[in-house]
Amino acid sequence: MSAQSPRYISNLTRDTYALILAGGRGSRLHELTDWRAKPALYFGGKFRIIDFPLSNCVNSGIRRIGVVTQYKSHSLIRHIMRGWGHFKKELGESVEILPASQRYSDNWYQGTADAVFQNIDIIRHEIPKFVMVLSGDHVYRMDYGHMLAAHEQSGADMTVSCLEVPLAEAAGAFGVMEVDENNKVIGFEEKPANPKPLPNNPGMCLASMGNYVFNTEFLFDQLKKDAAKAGSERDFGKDIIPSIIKTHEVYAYPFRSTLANEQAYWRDVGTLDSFWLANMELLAPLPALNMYDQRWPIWTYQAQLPPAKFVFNDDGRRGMATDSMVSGGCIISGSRVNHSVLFNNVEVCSYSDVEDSVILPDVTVLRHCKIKKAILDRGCVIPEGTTIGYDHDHDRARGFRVTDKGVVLVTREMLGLPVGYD
Ligand code: ADQ
Ligand code: ADP
Repeated sequence: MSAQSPRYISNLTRDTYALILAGGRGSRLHELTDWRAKPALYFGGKFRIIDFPLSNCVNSGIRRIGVVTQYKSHSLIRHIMRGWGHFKKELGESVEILPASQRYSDNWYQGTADAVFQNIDIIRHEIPKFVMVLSGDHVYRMDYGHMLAAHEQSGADMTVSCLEVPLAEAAGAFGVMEVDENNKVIGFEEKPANPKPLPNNPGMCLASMGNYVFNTEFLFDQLKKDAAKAGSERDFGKDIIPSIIKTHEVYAYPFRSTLANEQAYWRDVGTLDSFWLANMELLAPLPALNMYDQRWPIWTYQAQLPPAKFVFNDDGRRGMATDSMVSGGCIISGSRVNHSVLFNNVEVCSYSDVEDSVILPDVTVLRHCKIKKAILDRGCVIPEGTTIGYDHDHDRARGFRVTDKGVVLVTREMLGLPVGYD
């Protein structure tokens, strides 16, 4: 079908199976990912990180999706089953959860390539023309259809989405590539200490976003070859990409916004500071990620909850939230919340003051608390009269985690509350 046909992109997305990799360890988020995988982490008032790549798939027209899980997957699996379980196989839609199940070997998933290799038969069953391998770790808005079209039109075997990133930020963190004038990848290094600068922009380099399009049979051939190779770490960035750029057609796809008047948005919320900041950024009047834009809705599990409520207490003190996002089931009573993100079912009791904070679901802040620049994990009960974020030595002395940038993380365990939730 020609690129001019109105159904060109929808035919490509229909012929695609997306595999979201959601099994890695997210160690730089410390206690926030002690019990949940990074893709299950809460973000933006009512979502989880995995909702963003999943919504990107649905909004792009890709309706056959596998989510590969491994470490600490309980919270993630529960969320996907509750929130994404309504797809109808009869309509050609499916979201499958693919935990490591040792069908091919005695091993769990080793690298990212092995996580795909161990699911080859499941993907083959779908007979897609293209396989998209997507990272489940990032918050971003991306139309995969445009990447598929670029892939098809270039005649590539594999296409890697990329962004321009400052050298210092990319060093040791991203796969960095070199491309020719047609965006063909001619060099690739996985997490180099000294990334190669862009010829026309020496402070920046071209970083891989960890999102790939493959022609299906090409992918399977490469995975099988890699599996037979001694010493391979079975990873796309470390093994597969460097081994094919000289012999095959690998192209870079420069990530961009495809929505008029919306900027390109991609965040790696891999540290407590970046997690806190990315949530705070959403409070701007016109944030880079506008979740209220109905052209690109973010889907998630919708808990059955009453509306947020703001009430006077017995003394006639007003309960209010300004410059904030407040989710369903919250009650702000006789207290003040400013510039904060409150997830479902948060209760802030009288005479308390919450500022610049991210409060995950089911948290109760009892009376007379003062909280600033904090992340409160799910299910925390903050005892009456607690002050958090005003004296960092005192915060550390109580076992809270204080980051270099002064964000304070408090979890149930740090408060001595019983293990687990409910
Ligand atoms: P990293 O993000 O460091 O680099 P990695 O830790 O391999 O790569 O994670 C990629 C994705 O796969 C994540 O979503 C993670 O959850 C998942 N994952 C990791 N190991 C897994 C396993 N064993 N089983 C299932 N899922 C697993 C990659 C690329 C870089 C690129 C960055 C962009 O290798 O080249 O620059 O992504 O963030
Ligand atoms: P989420 O908010 O991510 O859905 P939960 O707070 O419900 O997660 O916890 C996810 C899983 O981890 C649950 O099975 C829960 O019981 C378990 N869990 C959470 N915290 C702890 C802990 N401190 N020790 C042991 N298990 C825990």
